[in-house]
Amino acid sequence: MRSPFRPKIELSGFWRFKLDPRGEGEREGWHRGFESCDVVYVPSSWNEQNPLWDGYDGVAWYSTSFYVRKELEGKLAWLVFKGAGYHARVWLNGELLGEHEGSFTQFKLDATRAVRFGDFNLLVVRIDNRVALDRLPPGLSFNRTAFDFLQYGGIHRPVYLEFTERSYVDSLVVETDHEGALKAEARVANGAGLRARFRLLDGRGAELLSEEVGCDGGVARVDRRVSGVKPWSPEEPNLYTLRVELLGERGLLDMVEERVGFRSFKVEKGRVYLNEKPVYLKGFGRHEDFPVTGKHVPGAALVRDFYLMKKLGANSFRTSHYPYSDEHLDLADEMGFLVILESTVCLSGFTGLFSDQAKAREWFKDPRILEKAKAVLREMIEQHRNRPSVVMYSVANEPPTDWEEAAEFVRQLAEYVRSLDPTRPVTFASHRHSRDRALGFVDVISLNVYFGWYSEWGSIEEGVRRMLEELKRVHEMHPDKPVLLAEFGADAVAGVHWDPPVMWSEEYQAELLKSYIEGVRGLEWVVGVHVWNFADFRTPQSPGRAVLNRKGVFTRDRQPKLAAHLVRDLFSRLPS
Ligand code: ADA
Repeated sequence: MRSPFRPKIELSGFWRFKLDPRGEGEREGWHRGFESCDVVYVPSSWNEQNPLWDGYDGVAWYSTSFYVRKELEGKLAWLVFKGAGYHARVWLNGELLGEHEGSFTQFKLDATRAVRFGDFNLLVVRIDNRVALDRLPPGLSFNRTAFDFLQYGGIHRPVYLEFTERSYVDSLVVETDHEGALKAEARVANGAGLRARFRLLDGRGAELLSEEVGCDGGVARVDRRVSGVKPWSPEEPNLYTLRVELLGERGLLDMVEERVGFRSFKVEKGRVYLNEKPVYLKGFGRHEDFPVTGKHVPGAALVRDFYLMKKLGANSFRTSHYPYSDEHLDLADEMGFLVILESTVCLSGFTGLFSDQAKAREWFKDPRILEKAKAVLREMIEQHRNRPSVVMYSVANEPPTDWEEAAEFVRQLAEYVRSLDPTRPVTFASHRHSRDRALGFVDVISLNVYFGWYSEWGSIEEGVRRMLEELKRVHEMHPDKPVLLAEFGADAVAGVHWDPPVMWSEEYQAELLKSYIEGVRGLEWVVGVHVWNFADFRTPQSPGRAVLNRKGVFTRDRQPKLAAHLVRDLFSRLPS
C-alpha cells in the first residue's frame, strides 16, 4: 500500500555512522547525537562501503537530521523503515520511538510526540547485526551460520517520514480472481462518520469501478465483480490501480493505492494452475546481493536482473531466503513473475552448529523462536499479500525435518500462514527429501537437490540418476502433491573452462543444469525448476566458498556464464 497523497520526507542519502564494538553507545548517550567522521549511505548495507566494515558483526549507529515545515503541525507523523537489520532501535530528538527485529520486513513508528514542527530534527538509529542462535536465520558468528549468505548489516532499504490526519487508512487487503472478482477491505483509524470511496482505474486512468461505503467500526469493504478486466499473467501482467479515498465533511482526508492484478493461482490434483490453466514454474532461486551496496540491489540493477530473467525465458523465482524489497517485488508484479515468498527461517547448516544434537532439537520447541518465526510470516504477508506476483508462501528453507521436532515446527508455521492468508498454497524447501516428515503439511513439495555436486563428485550422470530416484520416491509417498525442483546447481568460477567438464568449470555447471532440467522433463507431477542461483553472491567464509557462492548462472556483476546461454535454450523448450 502506498500513498501519493500524504506529505512525505525521504531520508535516503549520506548519514553519520559510528561502530560500537563494545556496545557502549546507549550508556554513553549516543542516542542524543554522537560525533563521528564516518559517513555511510542509506539505503545500503555497511559491509562493502568500507573494507574496515566488511566483516563487522556487531553494533553500529546511524544519525541524520531533517527539517519539518510548521504547516504540518497537527498531523500525525510516521517514521517508516522498509528494512534495517538485524535489529534496529530508533530515537527522534533523543526520544525512543521503538525498535524492530528482522532485516527484511518494513516497520512504522509513531513519531508524532517527538517531532519538532518548524524546526530541525535529529534521527538516531542503533543497528545490532550480531548473529545469534535465537535470531532468524540463526548462527553462532559471522562465519558460522545456518545460512549460506552474508549477514549484511545496516539500513538496507529506504527510510522516510509521512504525515496523516488523525483519521487515515491503516491497512488494505485485496483479493481477486482472473474473472474480475474484487474483494477489498480497508481498516480506517478514527473512521466514525467517515466514508471511503473505492476506485479501480486501468493503466490509462479510465475508471472501471467507483463505490462509496461507510467506515463505521473502522472497516470499509467492497465485494464486486468488475467486468472487462484483463487477467494478470507472466505473459500479460495487466495491472490496475485500486485507490481508496477517505472522505470527511472537509473533503479528502487520506488516499492510498494498491496495484492489483486479476488472477487465480491454485493447486489441484498434483498440478498448479494459473487462471485455470496448468503452469510450469521456470526460474531461479535469487538473493538480494550486489557489489558495494550489499543487501540493497539498486533499482537499475534490479531492472537488469528482470530483463535477464525474461531473456532466459524465466517466469518465476523464490525470494530465497527472506522477504525481498518492495522495489524487487514491484518489478515482479510489473514484468510478470510467479513468486514464492519465503520467510527468514533458513536452516541449511543448522544441525552442524550444535555439538549436542539434543540442544538442536530443543531449539524447535522454544516458544520464543516460534513467535519470531510467526512475526516474520505475519509481517511479510501483511506487506506483500496484495501482489499478483506472490502466488505461494515458503515457511522455511532446509529445516532438518527428518526430526520430529522440526517437522512439528514447520507444521505450526504452515497452519499459521493459512490462518493469515488461506488464498495461497504453502510450501517449504526440503533437503531431506524422502526422509522428510513434514512434506504432508504443505500443498506443494519443494526439493533442494545437489547430487552430482555435494555427492557423486564429478559424475553428473550418477547425480541425475540419484536425483530421479529420490524425486520418484517422494512422489510415491505423496502422489497428490506437485513437486517443484526448488534448487539444483553447481559452482562455476567464471572464466574457468575445462574439457571434459570438471567441477568448478563453467562446462560442468552448464552440463549439470542441462542434465537436471532434461531429466525431469516429462514428469508431469514436476511443476517447475528453479535453478540455484541467478547470480553469484557473498557468503560466510569457508574452504568451500571462493569469496562468493559461485552457483550463479550470472556473475555477481550480472555477466553471463556458459550456463546462462544454455538455460535460455532449455527454458525455451519447456512448457510455460
Ligand atoms: C542450499 C541452500 C542454499 C545454498 C545452496 C548451495 O540448498 O538452500 O542457500 O546454500 O544449498 O549453494 O549449496
